[in-house]
Amino acid sequence: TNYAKHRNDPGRFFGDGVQFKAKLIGILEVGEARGDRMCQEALQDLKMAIRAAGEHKQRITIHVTIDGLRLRDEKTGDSLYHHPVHKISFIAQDMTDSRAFGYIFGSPDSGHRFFGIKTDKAASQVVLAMRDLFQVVFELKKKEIEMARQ
Ligand code: I3P
Repeated sequence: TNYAKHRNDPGRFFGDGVQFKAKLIGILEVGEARGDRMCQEALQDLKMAIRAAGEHKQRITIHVTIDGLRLRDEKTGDSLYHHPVHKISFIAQDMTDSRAFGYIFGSPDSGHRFFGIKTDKAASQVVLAMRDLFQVVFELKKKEIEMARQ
């Protein structure tokens, strides 16, 4: 279908990429590169911490691009974080909140950090865009390897 074609179109991830409005719930060091239960607990902990602090979450724009994820401050446009695809090891949707998700970024050397995010719309849209990006990057790598062999 056209939709399937669109999802695998690398073009949508070039330049500013696919953008989503969101808020940063918080960041937490975690012990593992993956794990649904660990991520769910991290999200709950981060939500509790920001509530206890009585602070507003920072408004951000998520850019899903061919270079990976970029988080920008919504107001200033300043780049806060850049996370290349190959160092994102896990994505988890919040089981209890359709507008929250998180992902783990890092490496065995640098350690793993969980980024908890609250989305303006359904978090599944961001998760889907990230999965599409991973697929597109995988296909591009495969093509590169095939080209090098010829
Ligand atoms: C706000 C309400 C919003 C929440 C916001 C809270 O509290 O819970 O749903 O935004 O978080 O301040 P209140 O109703 O007391 O004003 P999200 O749903 O996006 O989390 P924020 O202050 O961190 O933006």
